[in-house]
Amino acid sequence: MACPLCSTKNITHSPIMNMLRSHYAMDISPEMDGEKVRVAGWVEDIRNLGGIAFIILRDRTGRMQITAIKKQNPEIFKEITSLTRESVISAVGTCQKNEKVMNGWELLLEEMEVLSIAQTPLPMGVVDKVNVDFDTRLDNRIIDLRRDETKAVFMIRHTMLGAAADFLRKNGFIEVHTPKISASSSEGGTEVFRIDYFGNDAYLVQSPQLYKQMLMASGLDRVYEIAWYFRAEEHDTSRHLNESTAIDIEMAFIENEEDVMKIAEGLTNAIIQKILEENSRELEVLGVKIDLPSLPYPRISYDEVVEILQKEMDFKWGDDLGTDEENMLAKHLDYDVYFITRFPLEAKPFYAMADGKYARAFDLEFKGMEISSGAQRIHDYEMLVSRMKELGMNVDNFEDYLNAFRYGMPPHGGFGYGIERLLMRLLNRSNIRECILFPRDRKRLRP
Ligand code: AMO
Repeated sequence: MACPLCSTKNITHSPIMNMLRSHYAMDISPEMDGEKVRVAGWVEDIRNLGGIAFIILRDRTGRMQITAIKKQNPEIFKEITSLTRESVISAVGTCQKNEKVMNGWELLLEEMEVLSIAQTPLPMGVVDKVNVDFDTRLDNRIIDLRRDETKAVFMIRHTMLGAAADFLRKNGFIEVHTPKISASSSEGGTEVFRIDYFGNDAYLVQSPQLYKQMLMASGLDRVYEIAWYFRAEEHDTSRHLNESTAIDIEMAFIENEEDVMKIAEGLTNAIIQKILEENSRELEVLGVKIDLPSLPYPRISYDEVVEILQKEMDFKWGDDLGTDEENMLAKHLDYDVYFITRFPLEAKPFYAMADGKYARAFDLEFKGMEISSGAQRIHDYEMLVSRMKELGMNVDNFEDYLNAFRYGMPPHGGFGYGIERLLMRLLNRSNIRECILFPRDRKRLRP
């Protein structure tokens, strides 16, 4: 819903405004000439010309100029001169139309409350054009978030999650939350964080995979979760995090993986559409232009991928698609967003449904990077047990999971959709860490 007060569409101004603020910068327009408002935010800059001083005040929506005249209010004027950059104030004043000033208006200051004085020097600049190195930015993430570019990513992330929830709820998905501490590892493999659970070993889940599948036997039919993935992967790349977030879905009574892919592409377009509607300012700040892909997305089979790659590099049927392979493939295709389908069974986890030597599984690729992967799952208990044994898994560790398949489990499938991965590609960020507030990687456990 757009704000009834201003042109900013991504903020629905609450009718219950705070006592320290009646309006954000973007709520105010030149037409409000003569109206009294209370604004609040961070002092980005102060210019004192002797008899007149200007404060550039920044809030979540933008900036404004506050003008103070010494003669009219000597006490406040004195206080202004003691303000440091990035101090926090709340100010009451009258809006005055002024074409020469940013936004076409300024606020003539009448009252000011200093809420917090910022210490000096700042650990990093907020408006300085000099490039701050990425580690300094991450070390000082809270200050970094005051910068327009950084904030824009998270405003868009906010839109993304709202759009995803709207789309999924409209399509009958029920929001769930499954445990993040578990007695067994969810994806098989050893890349799990082990924790001490009252003297016993437990693991942080790699994904909600086992639980969302179990829920398919509950009758909830379609579920989704904004999930946390914890993966103790050793590699340190620009596209992997050790703690990442995802939109996970699972749906029952599917004919095959196509049913799931329709949700994945519909979800992606719903997200992009909403960002286009609500975040034009942020996209401009980031210098990003996004086109809405047309539906349905192209589907390209793993076999076709092999054919393309073999012309360019050493690649055998059955090999994994790594970064180099994904990039090479993207170069050969005329579209940005596409599914890769019908993977070799061995390339996919134990729960993927087989179709001969293929898995009924897919990856969703965005400009040469996997942003989602999913599959139709095995729903037959015996088949699942025998597949797990074939792969050398200890079925005793999966007793609770397997029990869910014993008393009526419908055919089902789903996908996991990397939130940071989509944002990274959509917003042309070169490092996935740009798209999560406080990244966790091998070297970073703070802030
Ligand atoms: P997968 O392991 O492919 O599948 O993960 C699903 C999606 O999550 C994102 N992702 C990551 N993003 C950042 N850093 C990581 N270390 C990371 N790992 C995964 C990717 C990826 O496409 N259970 C299955 C999904 C399913 O079949 O429902 C799974 O976890 O965007």
